[in-house]
Amino acid sequence: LCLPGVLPLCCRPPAWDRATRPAPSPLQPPGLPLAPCRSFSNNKIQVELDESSGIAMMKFKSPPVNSLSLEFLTEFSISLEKLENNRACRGVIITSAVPKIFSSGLDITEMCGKSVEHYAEFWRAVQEMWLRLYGSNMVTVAAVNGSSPAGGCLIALSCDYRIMAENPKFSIGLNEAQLGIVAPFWFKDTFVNVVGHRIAERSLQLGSLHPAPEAHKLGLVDELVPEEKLMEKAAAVMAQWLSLPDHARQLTKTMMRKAVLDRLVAHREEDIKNFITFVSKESIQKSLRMYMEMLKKRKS
Ligand code: CO8
Repeated sequence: LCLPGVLPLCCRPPAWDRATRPAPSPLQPPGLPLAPCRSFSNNKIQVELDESSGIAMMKFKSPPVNSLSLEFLTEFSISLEKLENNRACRGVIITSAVPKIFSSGLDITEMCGKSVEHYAEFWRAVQEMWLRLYGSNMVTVAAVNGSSPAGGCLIALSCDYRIMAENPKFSIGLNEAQLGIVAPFWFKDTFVNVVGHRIAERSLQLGSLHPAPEAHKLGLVDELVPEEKLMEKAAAVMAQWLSLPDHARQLTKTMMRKAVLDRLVAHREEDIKNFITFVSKESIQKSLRMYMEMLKKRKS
């Protein structure tokens, strides 16, 4: 999938080659609601940019569970690109407008009973979303206000900082193994970079979904706060990160993340082929169908 009007990430100049963002504008004090100045892309994601503080708020609003469908992923990548290209925007807070759910991860129906062409397009969109988010020059803060399995967890892991509502009913993790599927290498790399090898190895093999307090203990999320304080805290963290000169922070981020990003860029087509081969197997299709049935049964 090539997003309309957007140069694929691998063709864009590397982050250190791009112009750095303008000097900080006076920041809104933490805790105050962000005055929306500009709002766009209103189908599955609501984006509001406060140009005076340089902070955008991105809210997932695709009920019932903010699953990452092809349409959602495309909208997400386009929104990120728009913000990235807007010199007035220096940071983005990512959260959910759906109660109790941050994101349920990849939309499983996109991986069931579809054509090879569809799988290729879908997987390219998943890659695109991650390349844009993990490689973003902006400060990215995840305000995780609900459950966040698999692809939802990847979104949080790809941000610079994660704050989660301290509700033990909310869980987060890369639970792919529970579905009988395997997290791709770049999901794993992102996870390892956050929690370290041992915790990632155990958690990935067990497909663990960690309740918020445990996720905090493991370092999967940086902070827990009462749900009603989540946005205030996110704004305060954002203000702290934006108080540094953009160029130094951006170059440091690039230095820390470049190897992992480059690895996917170098193996993108191979990764798509692997996904198609894997997901097309009848045994994998069966696992996914059974998992969807289990979700439905659990409900009734
Ligand atoms: N995709 C599609 N539909 C979903 C998904 C999903 N990920 N999650 C939930 N739904 C559907 C349910 O089936 C249900 O549908 P319906 O109303 O038609 O019965 C509806 O959304 C609501 O779901 P619940 O009733 O379960 O809602 P709850 O609020 O009780 O629970 C949860 C919400 C906790 C999010 C729960 O739905 C859940 O655990 N979902 C599964 C999440 C999950 O395991 N996601 C993993 C997806 S795979 C992924 O992201 C990475 C894959 C990497 C690729 C590897 C290579 C092959």
